[in-house]
Amino acid sequence: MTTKLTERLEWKALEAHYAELKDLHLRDLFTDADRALKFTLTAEELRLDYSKNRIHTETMDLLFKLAESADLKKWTESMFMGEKINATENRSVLHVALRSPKDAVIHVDGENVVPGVHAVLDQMASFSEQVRSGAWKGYTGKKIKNIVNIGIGGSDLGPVMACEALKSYALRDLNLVFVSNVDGTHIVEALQGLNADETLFIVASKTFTTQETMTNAYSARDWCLEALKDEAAIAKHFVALSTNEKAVSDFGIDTANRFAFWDWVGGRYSLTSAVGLPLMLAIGPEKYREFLDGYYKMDVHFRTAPWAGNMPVILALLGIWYNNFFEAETQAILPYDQYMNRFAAYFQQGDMESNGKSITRSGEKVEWQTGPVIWGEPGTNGQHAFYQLIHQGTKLIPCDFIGFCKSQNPIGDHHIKLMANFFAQTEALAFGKTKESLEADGEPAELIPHKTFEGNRPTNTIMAEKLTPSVLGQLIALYEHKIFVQGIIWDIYSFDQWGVQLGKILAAEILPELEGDKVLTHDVSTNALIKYFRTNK
Ligand code: G6Q
Repeated sequence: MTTKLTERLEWKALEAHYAELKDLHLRDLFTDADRALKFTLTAEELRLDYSKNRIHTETMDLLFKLAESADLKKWTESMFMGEKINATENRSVLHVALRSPKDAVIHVDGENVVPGVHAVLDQMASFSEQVRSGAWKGYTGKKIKNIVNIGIGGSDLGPVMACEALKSYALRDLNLVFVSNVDGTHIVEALQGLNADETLFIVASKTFTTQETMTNAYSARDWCLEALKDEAAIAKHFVALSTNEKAVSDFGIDTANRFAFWDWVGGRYSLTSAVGLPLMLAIGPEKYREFLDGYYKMDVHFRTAPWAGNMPVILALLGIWYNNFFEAETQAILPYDQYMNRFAAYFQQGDMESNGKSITRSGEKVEWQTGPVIWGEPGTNGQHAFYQLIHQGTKLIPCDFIGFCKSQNPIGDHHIKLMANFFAQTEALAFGKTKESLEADGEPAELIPHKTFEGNRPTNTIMAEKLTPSVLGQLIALYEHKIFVQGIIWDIYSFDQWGVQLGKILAAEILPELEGDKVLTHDVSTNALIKYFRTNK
């Protein structure tokens, strides 16, 4: 058995190093003129400048040793080779197989899964072409104008984020709508103004049993039947993305229009499975392949690049440095691109559902911090909202800034203004504004404490020339692998989500109690709340 994380020599060395370095200011570190060069690396089309972190070269060396002590190389190979590293669910973790080229060979239980992956991609491509060209007709013979994706969590957040991020590559004739919440408001508002005979529903559910998705799917079915008045219409207006063939067929969907995926694809890692169908419909199969190829490039980089030049590994280790040594509790993701407005929300699930764990792989309570709270909004909006706390609050919040050299919408001087803010923020966060410089500016003495910026706030800057499908794929895979590395080092299982279960079970118990006057046997608070609801609903 490997030694407990915090008892390893590598951990102790980092603790000692932290004690020496914790008060050092980025202003001092930047007296080294080569610093930006030393701490910048490129991977495929992404460029990461991590020089504005509170690190020395020695810090990274110590962190690499920590990764080594956690057998990161071995675990990475195990994932790529299809071993069942999701042990609590006895499953392989093979989202990387979903973007691998046709000739790759990846075995699960003795079977090469790659041909199956490409068969579904071909099925998706042919379906997308039919819908995009208008060849796919609705029940009354009209072409499809609206696509309504019904799914939740991993079957919603990815397509929402990616369809938004790649909107400038999308066929604008298709109106994409997403429904996730079981709150009836979501579907009612989403269907406002749509005609059933021009609307196609995608029911995206790995299990095809999720309460929210099935409730919305049945309401969509009723809405469709009310307008089209024939059960036969369902086959023309509903398709399914699911592993559960029987449930799909019981719903009335033609199983020829089921797009399969597999139990070795975790929900929050399923965007490159059939769950990506809304995106393929939007941008077309060719651009979708570019998107997958972007992921694949980052997969290869992660698997093969030495750690000193490995972008996911470096981001993961920097995260551990702040989370476990500086005791930072959160991590912000701040894309300076309006199209990326759901990127932080997507990785809120990706990261927090993966690494929000407190039991080690051998079943003991962890004695160290695991996954941080992930949050963020696009710049510059965030600057006028919560950045104040990042600059002058009492909490240390490491931030990832993501920006692009070229705009998708180069009108006027918008883009240079956006990017001026992008560069200004990381500079201000790192170097702040000193009392001395405020005095030199003639600031009134009583305002100087309020206007002083300590600086020393760490940031990563991730840039690419342009937000293309491939670049988006690279960025997503970068964060996926970062999460993986952190989970391995924290000695937790990143690919299960038992924490989501308890609430679901209790909700199922409470549901029948909300109607009628059944005796309630919950705690006194829950009993009283349910009674209040029953009386006033
Ligand atoms: C993700 C989770 C979760 C899941 C949803 C939807 O990793 O497992 O967010 O994606 O609960 O599940 P279904 O796709 O089965 O409806």
